[in-house]
Amino acid sequence: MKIGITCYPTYGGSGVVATELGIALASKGHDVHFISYAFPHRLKHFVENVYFHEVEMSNYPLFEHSLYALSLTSKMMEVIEYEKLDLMHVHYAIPHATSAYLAKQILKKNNADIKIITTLHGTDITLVGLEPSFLPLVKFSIEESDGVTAVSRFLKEKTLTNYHINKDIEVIHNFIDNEEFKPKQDCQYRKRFAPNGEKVLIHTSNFRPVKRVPDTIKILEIVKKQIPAKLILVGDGPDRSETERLARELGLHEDVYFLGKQDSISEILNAADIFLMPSQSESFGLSALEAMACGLPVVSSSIGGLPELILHNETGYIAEFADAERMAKYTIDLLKNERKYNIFSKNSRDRAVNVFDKSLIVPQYEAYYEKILNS
Ligand code: GMT
Repeated sequence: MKIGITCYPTYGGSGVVATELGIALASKGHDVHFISYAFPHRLKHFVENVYFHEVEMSNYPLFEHSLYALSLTSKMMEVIEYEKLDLMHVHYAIPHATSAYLAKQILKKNNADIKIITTLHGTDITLVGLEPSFLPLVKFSIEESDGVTAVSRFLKEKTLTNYHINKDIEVIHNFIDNEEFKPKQDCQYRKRFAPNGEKVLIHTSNFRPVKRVPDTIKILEIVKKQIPAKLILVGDGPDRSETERLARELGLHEDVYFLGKQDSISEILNAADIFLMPSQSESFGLSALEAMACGLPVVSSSIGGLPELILHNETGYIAEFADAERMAKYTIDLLKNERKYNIFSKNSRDRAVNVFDKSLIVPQYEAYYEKILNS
């Protein structure tokens, strides 16, 4: 198959899923053409059958604001036509599904036909897409896609109810490469983060308000009253300053490592004991899956698609959103009980391998492509 993939190329779950999917499809012999405004950061080296087409953005002075959606449409038209793509798979509805729709309509005049598949990832549906100015456009673009997938049952239901859409939406969960993300004994960084044998909590995200990163500091404060502990925070974004301020205010700045954006996430996860995900909105929770694959139990909020990933009292614990005290209590419970911790750790790894391994999920996308191409 000749597949076009459009995604946000920088940090963020939707870009990671799209890029890993493209790489996996290419390794199975498909031609994959990434169309994006920058080189996807997970595409670290040359991969056979993978091509990259950069969306050029015009900086003509008359345009005070970037015409990204239109530049993307033009690039999609060019690649669809010249590379003779069978389908365009766009990740994150705004504005990718709309650009793909436009490209398809315009190309119809040249008798070129293309199937459009849109994958819904999260805030395109639960937050940004609900803004009154966007809602009708998002609804239309989803309805006009030839196929639509959502990364959790939660997100599918939200799409159908919030947008009053009557359409088949296929649920295809996020996936993980369990060879890259796996437990490693004697992690070389462990001593660096916990020089005196402290327990280590970790959180990775883009520090947007929906992630509630300051809650991780509140959790650490409570945990530290009973157990010597450190907290690693990986990533950057709007809430970083506020989180650093809170850590200083609570006298925890020596116990929190702000690493900023990092690449070798698997290495860093292996330096920790428990992954924290106190999100206010989370359609699946890819970063929690990465942690589980490394054998880390996850303590999270009960929001969105998280219960489809984290099994309460088996692979971790789920608490009411914003209840940092309860999340801290669960964390302490796990850290104090070695036998229970080891069972949860094994359960987490097993779930990542048996349910969310890329060898199980990528074929679901391939089967869905076939279905849409034959429809
Ligand atoms: O929806 C977003 O906030 C953007 C997106 C991203 O690019 O980070 O994240 C979403 O997609 C991930 C991959 O499918 C999911 O694992 C995340 O749960 C989801 N984030 C939210 O729903 C907040």
